[in-house]
Amino acid sequence: MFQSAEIEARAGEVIQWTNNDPFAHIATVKGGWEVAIPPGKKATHVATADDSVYYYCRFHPGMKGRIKVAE
Ligand SMILES: [Cu+2]
Repeated sequence: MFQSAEIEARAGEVIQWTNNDPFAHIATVKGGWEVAIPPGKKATHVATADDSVYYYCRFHPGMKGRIKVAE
């Protein structure tokens, strides 16, 4: 699962995921960006103003997360 499942960010802030699993995850926004998070690695995405999104893992669709961009 993504922890925290829901985060708040400001545009320009760096969102970082850390993959503590022995297999890959891909944070995916439908119709938008995706971030590959290899096993044991960190991956980042710079929040933009339109990044109030729900995302999921392409490999494990039950893994869901949400980003809310603060005003
Ligand atoms: Cu996954």
